[in-house]
Amino acid sequence: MPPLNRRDFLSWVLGSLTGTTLASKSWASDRPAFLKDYAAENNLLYGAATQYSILKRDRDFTRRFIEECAILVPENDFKWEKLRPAPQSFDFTKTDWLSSFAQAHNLKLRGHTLVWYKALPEWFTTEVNQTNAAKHLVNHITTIVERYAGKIHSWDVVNEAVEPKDGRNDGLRTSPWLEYLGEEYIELAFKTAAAADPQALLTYNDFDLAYDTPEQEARRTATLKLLERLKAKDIPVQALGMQGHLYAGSDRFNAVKLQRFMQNVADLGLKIIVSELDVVDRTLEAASIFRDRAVANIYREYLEIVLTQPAVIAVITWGLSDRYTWLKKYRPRMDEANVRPLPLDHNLAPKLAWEALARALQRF
Ligand code: 9MR
Repeated sequence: MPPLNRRDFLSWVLGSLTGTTLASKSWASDRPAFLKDYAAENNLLYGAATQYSILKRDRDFTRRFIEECAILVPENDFKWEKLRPAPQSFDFTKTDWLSSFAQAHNLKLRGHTLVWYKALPEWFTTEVNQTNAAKHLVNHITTIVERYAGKIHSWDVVNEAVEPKDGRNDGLRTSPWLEYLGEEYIELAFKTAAAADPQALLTYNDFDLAYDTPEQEARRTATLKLLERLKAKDIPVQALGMQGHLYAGSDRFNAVKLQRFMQNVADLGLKIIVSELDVVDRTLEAASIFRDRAVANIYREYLEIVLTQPAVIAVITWGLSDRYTWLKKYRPRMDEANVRPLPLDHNLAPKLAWEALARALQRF
């Protein structure tokens, strides 16, 4: 079916199911067909995370991915445990394929992630220590970032380095990197990445920055302080990745606090990427129409707040279709129904969350 007909059909279905004008025909009929096009109208990038193993075997998904997305984030393939079979070796088979795939389909590529406390290979604990940690860090970053230099839109250089609950004054997460190298591991990582690829946008990426809870307020404060310290030392951090793993429940957004945080980040001269957006539907009642509406509302509420900030350059969902989502395994529903956290359903058709994204990406 050509895109316009599909959209009109979708609008009709959604309108009749929800009794709302969310996707009224007049809004939809002369609009673009895909999320990347809505985003582009407003100088934004829309994209999603996915994996080599999915793109290699699922042609229908791949076709929809290329239609909807302007940027691809390998969800796991760039992680240490995937790239580093042994202390002295790299296996670039999958990331090379992904890089060519992105180029062939005019997708920007986002690298995730160079330094994280998780997804480390088994050999890491026996091999890496205080004496050689800096050498390993520099070798890892230089080898990978040089290999893909010029082909990467942005690198998540450091991921999830903040954890106020760990109780340190600086709000940093206790991790092997911090233990061996102190806070300098973050500086070293950004400097090394900048030297290896001066073109990629170098990003600090973290989660739980969205809600109006004391824990997330503490994380916003600690993240901002970290970024301020890095900028004060001229460390080449250029963007903040706000992951955006949202959830249905009693926690709420506070537009004033969230916008103030983002403005403080922007005032440091940083861009902002909504880097891992999805909505956990675990606590919602079973019927998918209610779930889809609640999930779409959370997308809408969140994006209405964050997309008022001009420093935002991209919105990336952590997966595109409910067919493939980490939440299936990590946040399954008690009733064992399929989770529905993403813009497309299991059959690759747009859901209300897609509509919410389409509207929001135009910055209204
Ligand atoms: O979605 C990813 C899942 O498939 C992996 O098993 C897991 C561990 O590597 O990482 C998940 O992605 C995480 C991302 O890398 C960093 N932010 C949180 C994401 C969800 O846990």
